[in-house]
Amino acid sequence: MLKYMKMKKPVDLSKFTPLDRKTLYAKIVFWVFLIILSLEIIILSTIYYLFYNETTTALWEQAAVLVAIGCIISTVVTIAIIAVLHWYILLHIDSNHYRSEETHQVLLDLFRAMENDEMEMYYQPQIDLKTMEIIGMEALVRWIHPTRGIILPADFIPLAEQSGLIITLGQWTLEEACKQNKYWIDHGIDLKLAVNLSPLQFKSDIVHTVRDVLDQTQLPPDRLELEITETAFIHNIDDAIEVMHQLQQMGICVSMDDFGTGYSSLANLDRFPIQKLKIDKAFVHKISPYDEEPNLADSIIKMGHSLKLKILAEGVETEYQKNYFQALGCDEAQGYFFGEPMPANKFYKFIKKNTKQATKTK
Ligand SMILES: [Ca+2]
Repeated sequence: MLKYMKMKKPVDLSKFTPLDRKTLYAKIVFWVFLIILSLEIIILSTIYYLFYNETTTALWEQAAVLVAIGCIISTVVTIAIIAVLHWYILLHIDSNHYRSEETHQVLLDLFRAMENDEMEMYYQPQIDLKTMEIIGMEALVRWIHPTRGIILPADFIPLAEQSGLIITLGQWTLEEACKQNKYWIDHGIDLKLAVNLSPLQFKSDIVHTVRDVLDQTQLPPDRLELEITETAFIHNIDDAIEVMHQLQQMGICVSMDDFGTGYSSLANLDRFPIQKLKIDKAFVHKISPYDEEPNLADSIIKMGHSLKLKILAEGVETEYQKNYFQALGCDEAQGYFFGEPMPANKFYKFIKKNTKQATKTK
């Protein structure tokens, strides 16, 4: 079951939902325009009265004409400004408002989803490219929305990160996946489990959290791999390295996720106490028989091997890509060519069915 820690809701959605902002802005513009126009009519009427009053002097008459001209010009300018403002409000402010309203609605849905146990762990197989055996899996969270169906992490994880909800979600993910892997190990399926850590989790007390989860689930530490992205290093590289050392001392493998698209330079890589590089799928997808441009994946594999790191290619979808990485000496691969992310029961059947078949295809 999902362990949901109550968190302070960042926004009061009742302030946003029912109001039709488009109508409100249109009304404000209309009333401002009406007030300005009324004031100018009063001024013009006063001038008209003074102008035709025989007691007025020539000086007063000249002043009245100037004020009248000023009023007419200012009326024209006011109409122009209000027209431009109205156009701007309708085009920009309103659409931003609706975007923000939608974001807050998704955030509220996300809180409800966690309370209602709508999150589910999926598992994607990882293959040893030399033996073609399934050697591990990556745990990937899915939101099973009651009306919208399966929602992928890319559509809600960024929001969970912005709101801080990722700490709770990440902890649940880790617990659930470790519990599941321990169950499988006890039932004869001995695979390594890779779990994603968000940069925010990495900055929290992740060593303590991981130790607690391993204690609770009794999963052997060497059966757990934690995937971090290069963004975890942006703010304080020394602290991040220290945390990684502590995780490794516990016997956990640390891998660099989505490598090649982030911030760290290749020159810095030898400072990071990691054991595996996961080549970002952006490089892998470009590999096809029709693309003759040199691919950075080749350099990453050579450089990674020179640092004694294991290399995994993410997002392998075709036989050509699988052969390509085998030929380059890449160690492991993951992607739809081998198996899609699937719920625990389906993954269990997949492993039972494919362990021998996978070996035969090498
Ligand atoms: Ca990952």
